Amino acid sequence: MTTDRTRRVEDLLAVPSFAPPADFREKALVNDESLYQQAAADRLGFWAEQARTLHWDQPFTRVLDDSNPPFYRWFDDGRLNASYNCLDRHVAAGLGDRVAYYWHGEEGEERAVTYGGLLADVQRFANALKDLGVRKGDVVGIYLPMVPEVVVAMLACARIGAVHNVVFGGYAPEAVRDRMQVSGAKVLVTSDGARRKGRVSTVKDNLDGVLGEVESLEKVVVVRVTGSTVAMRPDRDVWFHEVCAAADPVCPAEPVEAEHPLFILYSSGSTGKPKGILHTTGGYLTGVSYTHRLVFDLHPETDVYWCTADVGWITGHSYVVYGPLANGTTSVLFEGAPDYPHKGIWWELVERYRVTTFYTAPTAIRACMRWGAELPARHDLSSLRLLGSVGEPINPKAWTWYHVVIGGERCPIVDTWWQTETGAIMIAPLPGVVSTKPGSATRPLPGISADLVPGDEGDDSGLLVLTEPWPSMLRTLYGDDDRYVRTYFSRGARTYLAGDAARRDEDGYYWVLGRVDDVINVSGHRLSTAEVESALVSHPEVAEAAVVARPDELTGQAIVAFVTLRGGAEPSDELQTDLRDHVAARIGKLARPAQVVWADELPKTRSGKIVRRLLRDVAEGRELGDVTTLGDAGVLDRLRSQLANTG
Ligand code: 6R9
Repeated sequence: MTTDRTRRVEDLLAVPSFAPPADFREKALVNDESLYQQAAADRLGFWAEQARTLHWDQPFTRVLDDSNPPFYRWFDDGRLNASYNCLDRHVAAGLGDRVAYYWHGEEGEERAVTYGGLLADVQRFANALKDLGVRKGDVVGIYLPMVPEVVVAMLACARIGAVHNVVFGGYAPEAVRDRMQVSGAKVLVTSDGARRKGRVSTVKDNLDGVLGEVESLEKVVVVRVTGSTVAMRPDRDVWFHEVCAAADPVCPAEPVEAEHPLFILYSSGSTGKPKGILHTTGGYLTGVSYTHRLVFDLHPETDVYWCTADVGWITGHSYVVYGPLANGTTSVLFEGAPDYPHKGIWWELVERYRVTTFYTAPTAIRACMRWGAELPARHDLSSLRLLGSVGEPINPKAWTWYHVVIGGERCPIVDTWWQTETGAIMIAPLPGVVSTKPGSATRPLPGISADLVPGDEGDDSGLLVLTEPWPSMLRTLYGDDDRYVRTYFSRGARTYLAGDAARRDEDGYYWVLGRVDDVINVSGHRLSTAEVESALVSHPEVAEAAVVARPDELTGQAIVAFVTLRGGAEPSDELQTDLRDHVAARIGKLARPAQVVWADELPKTRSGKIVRRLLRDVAEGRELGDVTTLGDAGVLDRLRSQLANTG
């Protein structure tokens, strides 16, 4: 059967487009063009209608204030609370016993967290945060593995108007320190330890070495996850379960202004300094609940939805936490990795929880392809009715494999293009309406206006821009309005530059090609070349480093580091390993270079700028582009022979 399927994948690769299956279309929330037409005819009226699906403590009367572009304000005379919208509203409607999350631990533990249960936990922790001195507008860091407490912590912040700043659990302690410092975090919520593929690592103890440098930090709350022993500092550290037990169980949600900050999430940009992307309450919640409902054709009474992203990324914020909860969804929350305890665990869980809607990243699909179609074939995947993809362009081969082997050719695939900055999905098919083409995110959603502007490539591609503000857009880069304007609006205050190149075909479908800046996308995770370079040069033996990406079959892109050593240091295999580990320790494992190339010199312009474009040519073994700006053209030949030696 699996060879049949493999053959089927090959056959379908020739099919240019897939219409929504008839029975899917029949039951879909939207199955015609009317929503597109409505939004085109009255964009602001359309957004107001979406916003009114939320509960407002004080209804808004103004939809958009665009008097000071690109600083846009949405629904700004309204008041609401995100945690109320995610929890209380559903409990008040009699849905307190509905499961919000089927949590599944690495070793097979299970916890069904209901809306009522989550509301109780969130109220206690919200009061605990208040007891610790957290007030509206204060920043609370969250550095936790995929356990239900990460959701509790986020919503508890939202409940009292505190601003959360979640750091992905795979980042290194120094990255946590930096993000706490720049955001001025008052409290950090973390865990004793974390489990990863059967191994337990300490978390809190690792942080202790660096947290002393965060002056603003007053308290550290420790969630007991692994039971590891932890050295608690009596003046600073408290246990999550103890402060919750001591807290008042009732904490009414505090209505905040629509433009009150909900969270900051740091993301990589073109420079080494991560960008603190700021999202606010009313617009963000409008964007994520609208897109989650319509892109995933949500039927909350019957669907079981699973987004595999970690909560530490924007996909986790928008499509594990806020979107699904705002819509009263039942989700799966999985602690572990896709290959532990075995490489079929995802499909085992799809069968176990009767998952209907599955949302993951191309890199994971490619890994599953490599592991073979026999693993999913061992499980009953007939509950699935819709599949999603996010994080990077999906190659047609992986798309078709996903369609045949996982979706059984019944499930539409929604390829969703968006960014940390956009807050919510921007370009994706409405699955009951839009025919899909493997590799294209298709059309902008109703309410979203996209376009292409000329870039420097001189071919038929252009730079992807969004030409009208939208409710879930970032409001600024935390503490750096200038950088916000410079980074995203260099072509005018109404033209949001996404930083991606794209093509548009004769049907108006967008084909996103990838980043045009110095951002690398490894397994759907954004890293900046400058960030990795500065980690490399912080190693005592390194004089200079230049980092580029090369295509990788599994991870999309892989990091290649060109390194020149200080006088006296000698290249060796040990040093290569040491450098890769050094980067992993400074930033996190995801940033570990796939390859280190020793270089006597780096190619530079006469003014001394490293020419990364040429290094990419070298890394990919391509013909060299224009070398006329180089100070010394011989550098490249020497690099090539060095690359051949380290290949
Ligand atoms: C949601 C998320 C954003 C960058 C974005 C683009 C790439 C994301 C994509 C995609 C092609 C898709 N990207 N989804 N490229 N097709 N469906 O991933 O946010 O981590 O901020 O990354 O990811 O390059 O600019 P973020």
